[in-house]
Amino acid sequence: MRIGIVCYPTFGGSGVLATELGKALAQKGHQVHFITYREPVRLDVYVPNIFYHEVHVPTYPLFDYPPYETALASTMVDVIKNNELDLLHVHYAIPHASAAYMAKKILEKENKRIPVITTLHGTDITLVGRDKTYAPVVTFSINESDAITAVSENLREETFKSFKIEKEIEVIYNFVDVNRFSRKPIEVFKKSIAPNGERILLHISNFRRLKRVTDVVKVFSEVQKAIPSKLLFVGDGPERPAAEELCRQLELCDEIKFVGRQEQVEDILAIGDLFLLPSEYESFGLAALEAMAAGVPVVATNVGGLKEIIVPGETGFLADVGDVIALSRFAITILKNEETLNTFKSKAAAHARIFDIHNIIPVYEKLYERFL
Ligand code: GMT
Repeated sequence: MRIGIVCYPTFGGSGVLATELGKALAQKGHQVHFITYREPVRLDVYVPNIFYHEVHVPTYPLFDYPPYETALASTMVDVIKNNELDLLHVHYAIPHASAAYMAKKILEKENKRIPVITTLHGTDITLVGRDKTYAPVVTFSINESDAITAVSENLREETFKSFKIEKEIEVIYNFVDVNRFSRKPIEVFKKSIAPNGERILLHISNFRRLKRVTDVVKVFSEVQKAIPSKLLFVGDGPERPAAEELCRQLELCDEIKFVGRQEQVEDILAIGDLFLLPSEYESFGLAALEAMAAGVPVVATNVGGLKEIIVPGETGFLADVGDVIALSRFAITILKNEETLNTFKSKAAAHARIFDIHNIIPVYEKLYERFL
C-alpha cells in the first residue's frame, strides 16, 4: 500500500505513535509518505520506502497568522497525486482532519478518491477540540473521515460525549516496540545518576500544566525521605521552571536532574525503577506504556486511558489526581524492597507485551484494506 501519514513532528505522543506506525509499515513493505512541517523526531532511521514531504508555509506581510492548514491541504493534494497514494492517515484532529477533508474534496474534482482515516489522540478532543472556536470544524471533519479511531476506550467515550459523532469510532490501542525497550542498563550511566545504588525515579513528558510536574517533585520528596533515591526529569515545556523552583525550595537539587528532551528514551528507561505520571488526564499515556515495556512500574493517576494500561497492584498503582500522599505511599510500596520491586518490574514488562507493535500493526493494516 501507499500510505500518507500526517502528524505533528514533535516529541508528543501522537507524533511518536504516528512515526513508529509509519516506520513499522515501511518495514513490512508498504510505501509511507510523512507529510508535516518538520522531520518527525522519531524518524531516526533510514528506511528506503519512507518519504518525508515538508509543508512550507509561505509568509506574506498581510499574514498575521500564516495559513498552515491551507499549505498542508495543498501539500497533501500534491503528494497524493504525484505518489499515487491509496489512503491518508491523519493523527490528531486539529488541523489535520479538516485539511484532509479539503484535500479529499479537491481530488474528487479530478476523479481521484482518497480515503481518510483520522486517529484521535487526546487533547484534540478533550482540551483543544472542545473549545467552541474549534468544535464545529472538529465535529465536521471527524464525521467526514472514512474511518475514525481512538487510542483508548476512554477517548472513544469522551469523543461521543463531547461531539455529535455520526459514525463508529474504533479503538486501536497505542503500541510499543517491546524489543526496542528491552535494553540492559548502561552501568556507567546508572552510576552517574545513582552513585550509591539509589532507586531511580523517572518522569518523561512535555511539561504542560496537565502533566502536574510539581506533583512529581512532591511525590519524590516524600519517597526520598523513606528510601535513598534520585529523580530524573526528561523533556521540557512550560512548567519546567515551576518544577525547578520547587526543587530549590525543597532543597532537592542534588537529588533531581533535569536532562531536557532526549531521543534515546529506551536507554534512560533502562536504568529506571519507577515511572511517575500524575497527569490530570491522559487519553492513553504512551510514556507510561514505554516505561512498562522497559520493565519500569508506573505510579499514575486514575484518569482516562491509564486505567486501561496499568494493572494496580501488579504493574504499578493508580491514585486520584493531586493525591500526593497516596501517590507517594504507592511509590514507597513498590520501591521499599528488592523482591517486591522485581515482581512489579517483571509484571510491567510482561503486561506491556499485550501492546506490542506486532499485535497492533496488523489491526491498522486490516483497517486500511477495508478502504482499498
Ligand atoms: O500528552 C500530550 O501532551 C501530548 C499528546 C499528543 O497529542 O501528542 O498526547 C496524547 O496522545 C498520546 C498518544 O496517543 C497519548 O498517549 C497521551 O495520553 C495523549 N495526551 C493526553 O491525552 C493529555
